Amino acid sequence: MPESSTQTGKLRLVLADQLSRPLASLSDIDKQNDLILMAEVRTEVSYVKHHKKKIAFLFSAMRHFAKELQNDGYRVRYVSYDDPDNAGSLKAEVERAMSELSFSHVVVTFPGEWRVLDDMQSWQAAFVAYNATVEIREDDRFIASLDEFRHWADGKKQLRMEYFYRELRKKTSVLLQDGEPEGGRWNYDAQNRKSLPKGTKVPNPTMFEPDDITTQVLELVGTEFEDHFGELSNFHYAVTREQALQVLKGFIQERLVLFGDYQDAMQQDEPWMFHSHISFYLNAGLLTAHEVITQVEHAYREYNFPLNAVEGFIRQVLGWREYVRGLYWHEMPKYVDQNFLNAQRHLPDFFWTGDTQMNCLSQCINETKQNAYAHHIQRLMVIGNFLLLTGIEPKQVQEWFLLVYGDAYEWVELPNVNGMILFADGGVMASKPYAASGAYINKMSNYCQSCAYKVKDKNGESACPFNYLYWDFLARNQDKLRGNQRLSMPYRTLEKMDDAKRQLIASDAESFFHKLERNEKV
Ligand code: FAD
Ligand code: DLZ
Ligand code: SF4
Repeated sequence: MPESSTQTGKLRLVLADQLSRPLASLSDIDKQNDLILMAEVRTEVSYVKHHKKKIAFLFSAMRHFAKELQNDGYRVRYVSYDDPDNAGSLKAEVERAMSELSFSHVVVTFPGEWRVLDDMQSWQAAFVAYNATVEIREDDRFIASLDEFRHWADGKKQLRMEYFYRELRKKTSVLLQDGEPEGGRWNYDAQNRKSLPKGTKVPNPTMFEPDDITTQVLELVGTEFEDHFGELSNFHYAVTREQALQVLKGFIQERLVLFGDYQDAMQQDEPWMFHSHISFYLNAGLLTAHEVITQVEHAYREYNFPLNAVEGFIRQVLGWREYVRGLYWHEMPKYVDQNFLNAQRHLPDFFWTGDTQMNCLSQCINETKQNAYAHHIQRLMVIGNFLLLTGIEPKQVQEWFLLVYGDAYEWVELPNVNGMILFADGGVMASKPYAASGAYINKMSNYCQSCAYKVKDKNGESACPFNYLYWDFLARNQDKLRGNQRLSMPYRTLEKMDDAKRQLIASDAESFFHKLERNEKV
């Protein structure tokens, strides 16, 4: 990808998750004099060993984005992973461009990870030899600015998503009628907890054949990242904005109507369910939250889509997504080190292989391996629930979630891991740990029907491990959790159990933990 040899304008760095037009760092670009820099770099690909499909998706989307910019007459310096001159990091690539092309002004949009921001904030001093100015602009692709979140959070003891979401509904007038929530309620979650009736047909996801650019990237990833987690076969993701818009359209036409009803449902061999599958594209910048919300609200107003589906979906994008981003930047850097429950156990090996007899976990991990995707309730109530109940160390859980999912960047992964699944933040995000026994998984899925364990058995070799691990978790952590009002019911039940029952739970849990430690199949 050619560029001319003398430059006097600004160097505009675009990261892999900033594939948006408009983007703050491109807003005032001078086509003649400025140069856009994009780089596939070793440090970003390997600081955790990302899923092969995540790397393939990002590299292909980056290459397509660069090509579109060039076709529109922008000057782009695109550094491919296998370029012999590739300097290996974002900082080193910026410096190389500055030194080779005499730039002194660098413009970049606020990144999605504290680690990257910390690095960028050191660049201006590091590039003193170039008399450099490094300008980091606010990322205005989010609906709430970080200042707005800070302002809302200031002085609050608890930062509950529900209230932030209501503020954003009012700010944007989304699903409002004369200032009141559409239908009279802010929340329709109570209608959104159905399991999938037998025989319900789940539509196929929108898929794309790899084009030449994607094919080249797949070859590169297959060779360079062979030892990374995940399968590369059957890559079918969108890699351009146009394709991402088709995924959104497909969701609204085929799945939105049942999104609410089956939002929490899981089904054997159905990885996609009635979810939207747009997180890869939203987070990389191919879609904006604003347009997604507008299109879904339009479906409600013009075509009478059910309110529980529309509100349920908008709550995810306008509520959860904006909230976790605000929370991340509000709580960092201390958030990453929190471990309220003092969880110390190692992540079991089967998280890398999917080789377990626990069918729900095997399904969710194997689908993650195949697709770099699992839907929310699989991440929360199967995988997350297991990691919470078994007390796996938060740092290891963070690494796993950051590398296995194609939509994972620390701003969104970390609050979901430390706040939502592990309760490692002690309740900043969630009012209680999302702990559940096998009964919940059995209610929301048909996984238990094909499992080696029996969900109805509470103790013993054949019992579903979630059953005794749930009570053992509550017993083990009672010093920290007994005072939580929302856990008073289960604690009362625990207290009513006789000693023999409690010992049975403790010994079943202990032998399960021994198996994990000895790396025996569970
Ligand atoms: P849908 O169910 O169709 O939801 C629509 C959109 O809402 C999603 O695309 C996403 O942008 C947003 N959304 C929904 N839930 C959340 C949430 N809890 N936090 C932030 N946004 C949300 N999502 C990520 O984008 N990246 C992650 O790294 C990530 N890690 C997670 C880790 C754990 C432990 C858990 C429990 C959840 C995580 N999520 C993450 C949230 C959620 O699971 C995914 O956003 C969702 O599964 C993506 O699939 P979808 O696009 O089909 O979502
Ligand atoms: C996740 C990722 C990967 C795999 N590769 C790159 C890359 O080669 N170049 C790049 O600019 N960004 C990459 N990223 C995203 C970054 O690691 C980081 O998460 C975001 O840029 C933060 O905004
Ligand atoms: Fe999962 Fe337990 Fe059901 Fe097996 S029986 S699928 S381990 S919940």
